[in-house]
Parts: sequence; structure tokens; C-alpha cells
Amino acid sequence: MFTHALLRLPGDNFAAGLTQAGEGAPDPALALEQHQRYCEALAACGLSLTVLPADPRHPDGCFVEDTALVTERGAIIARPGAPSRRGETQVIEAALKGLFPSIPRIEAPGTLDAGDVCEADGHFLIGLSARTNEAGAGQLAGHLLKLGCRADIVDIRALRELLHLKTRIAYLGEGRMLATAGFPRIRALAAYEIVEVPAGERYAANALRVNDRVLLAAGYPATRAAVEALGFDVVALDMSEFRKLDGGLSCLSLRW
Ligand code: CIR
Repeated sequence: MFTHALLRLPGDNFAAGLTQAGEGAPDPALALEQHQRYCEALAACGLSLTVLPADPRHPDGCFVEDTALVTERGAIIARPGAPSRRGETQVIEAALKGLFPSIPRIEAPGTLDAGDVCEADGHFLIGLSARTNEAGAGQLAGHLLKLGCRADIVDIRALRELLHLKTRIAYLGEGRMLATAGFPRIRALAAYEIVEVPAGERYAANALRVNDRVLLAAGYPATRAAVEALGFDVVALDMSEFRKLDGGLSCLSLRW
């Protein structure tokens, strides 16, 4: 059960964020409106929110999920793979300080975007990607082990059009994993029932289970129907401006 979320507003410089999507420049004002709806959805799920101000030095700063891994057992500060994003961790670390007994950091030469980490009830899948290297994944696995968690490192570097592991999979709880059609059936996923996201709806795979609801990007009817068929109350959110910067639903918040 989540009770808290940490977020950061997109700023006026939002359109300067990193992107490979090639879907045009995002509109910062519309991003702010969509962020507001996202915050309202989390609050409606019963979470109390800490919303940090935008940082003019970091146009990608609203994608807070990449900067830290937060679980009910502890928090770990990431070391983003993109040099322009490294400084984003400072304010997140300050916001988490005091909430967890000690907060280790991923250290150089390790890099880790926590968007590459998918938690499934104490089992962590850590993706090796263009942003997360072996050293970062290995350090994180070590920290998780100390917290009494299980971790599997999953190499997704050969998969095209994939920024982070969670771009293509999301844990829905009760042993069910949402995954895009064609996502490799790796051994680390063997224990899960796969709920498939059809090829044309790939972006919807980055869904977010929050307590008894599932937050889903708006505009993906087949995925919505599949998630509703599992008995979930689905909250559809317009993510158009975040998508233009390769950002998914989960990356806009840290939850615990
Ligand atoms: C980036 O390229 O780092 C940002 N523009 C998007 C990060 C999205 N994060 C995520 O999906 N976990």
C-alpha cells in the first residue's frame, strides 16, 4: 500500500529535455496541466504528495523516477546515465533524507536510471540499458540484497526503441506483469503471468498500479480493456507532452 509520492514540476525549459522520440517539441504549459491531473490521480489513490519546484538547470527534472529507487524497505540514490541529468539527484536525496535510515548512492563508474528497475513484491528486475551499466546494476543488486530483496539483472541493450526496462513492462501485482508484445520471455519473468500490450499500444505498457487502481496513458483501448478485465479501476491520463520526451507514466513520481 503506497501512502506517499514525491514529484517535481516540469519547468518553462521542459522542451529542452532529452528525446529520441522525434514527435515534436512538447508544450511546457500543457505538460504542467497534465502533471497537475497526474498529481490529482495520485491524491485520489490516497497518497500524500510532496511536489518539488521545477529546476531551471534540469529540463528532465520532472522524471523523478530515474533519480532514486524507493521501496518500502529503503531508498537508494541513482546515478543517471545521461550526464545532463546527474545533478537531478541532489534535491531528491535532500527530500528523502530523514525518511529512510540510511540512503546509499550508486557510485562512479556505475550508472543507473531507476526507470530501469521494476519491482515485483520484493523481486527487482534491473535492466542493463544505454543508461544503466553493469557496475550500476551490480551495485544496486548489492544494496537490495542487504535490504533482504531479490534482484535479477536483465540485459535489454539489444532491444530497439527502448529507453528503460519499464518502457516495456510494468508490475500489476498478484503475480501479473504487463509486457509489450514481443518482449523477450526471459527467465526472470518466468514466474509471472504476462498480460500482453498489443504492438500498436506499446506506450501503454508503462502503467502504474497505485493501491487498488491502475494509472494508464489515455488512448490505448485494448490495454485498458485487458487491465479492466483483471478487475482494476483504471484512471486514464493524457501523457502526450511527456511522451514527446520519451517519458512514461511511472517516471513522473516516486512512490512508497
Ligand atoms: C530522458 O531521456 O532521460 C528523459 N527525457 C525521459 C526519461 C523518462 N524516464 C523514464 O521513463 N523512467
